Amino acid sequence: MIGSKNTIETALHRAEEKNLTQWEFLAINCELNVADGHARQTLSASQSKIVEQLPQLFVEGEQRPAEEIEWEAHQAYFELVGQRSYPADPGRVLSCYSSSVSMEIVSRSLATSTDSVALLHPTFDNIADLLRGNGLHLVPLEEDPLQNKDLDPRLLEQVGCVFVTTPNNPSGRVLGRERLHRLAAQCARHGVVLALDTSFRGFDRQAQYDHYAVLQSSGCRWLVIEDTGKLWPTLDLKAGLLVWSEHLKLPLYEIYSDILLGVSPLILALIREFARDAADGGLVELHEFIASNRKLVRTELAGVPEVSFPDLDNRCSVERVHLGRRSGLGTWAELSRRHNVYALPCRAFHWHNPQEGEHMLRIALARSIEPLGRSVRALRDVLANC
Ligand code: EGV
Repeated sequence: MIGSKNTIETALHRAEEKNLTQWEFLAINCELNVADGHARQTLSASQSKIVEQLPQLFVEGEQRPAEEIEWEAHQAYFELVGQRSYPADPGRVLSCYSSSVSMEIVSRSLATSTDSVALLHPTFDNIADLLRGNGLHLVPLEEDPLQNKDLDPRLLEQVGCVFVTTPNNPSGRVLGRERLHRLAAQCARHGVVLALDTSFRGFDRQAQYDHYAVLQSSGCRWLVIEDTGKLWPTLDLKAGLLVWSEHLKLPLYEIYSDILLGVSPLILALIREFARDAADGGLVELHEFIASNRKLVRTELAGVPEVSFPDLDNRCSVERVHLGRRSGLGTWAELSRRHNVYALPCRAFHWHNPQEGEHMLRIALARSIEPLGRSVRALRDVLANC
């Protein structure tokens, strides 16, 4: 009944429900921040050398044509993550300040030609929010069916776009080559745009097969959002790369021009240098670092009653912890109040059904070992007492 005490309380609760980024704001100035998925570990020795060269990179940015530096940055990044067939012709990779800026451009563009989008569920909530913010209706695509079978043709009749995050945030689930191939073929048959967000692909070799070769041979209309922002501790100096197919027939370029002229050549030169360093052994080192931090989290929490790890194959820089009957919000509150440790409650990842995320927290792994260890031991302490 409208107006009953219960409904009002639920409405108030909903109105106050934070999105994931608002939870991350609460952590941002804290020493023990294991909330956001940005890279905050200390620089490696060779990365520090690049940072020491910042004045030279600035001069390079002043002196050389911006498009040359941009092209080199794209080349270095796509090569690093196995995307040999990316379209290198002018204008086909749009550099943005962040992948969320790319996402806003995509959302606004889609809204000119469709009113609904099928979106992976769960996934980072700002994807859903940006699509909805542009008036698009969302149909949830659950992870298991997406991995295991073709999409329902009736779904493909209803939507103008299928949007998939791969590897997914927070689960790390990857859309394999064969599944991508079949999905792209289905999208081609139904005239549906296939959109991928590959922001976390740098962490997982299984997400580094040549996606552009698969997409281009499928004949579907596609776009991909890449992100340099999750891999390296560059203080959020990063770019989102918005890549699009021929015959896409969406006003991406026009809407891009509404929002920006381009990303700073200093940032693009920095990305180029970090990508080359990663290709030269840094990426292998990073994978080992994340794997060892994941092991630390699982080991420290092993044996705590009812605690489990739902994403056993995840290689990305985030790890979900299932808390059994405990609530994510309650655990978050105890952890922050008693230990000043800030994790990320998972309700909002489930943009269609927040209840499903009720009993999980996400821990960021791209952190130095010492603060990560302290954070997880504090979590163990909280869990042992509730
Ligand atoms: C993660 C936050 C927004 C996002 C964090 C993220 N950015 N809201 N524009 O970068 O997993 O913590 O992706």
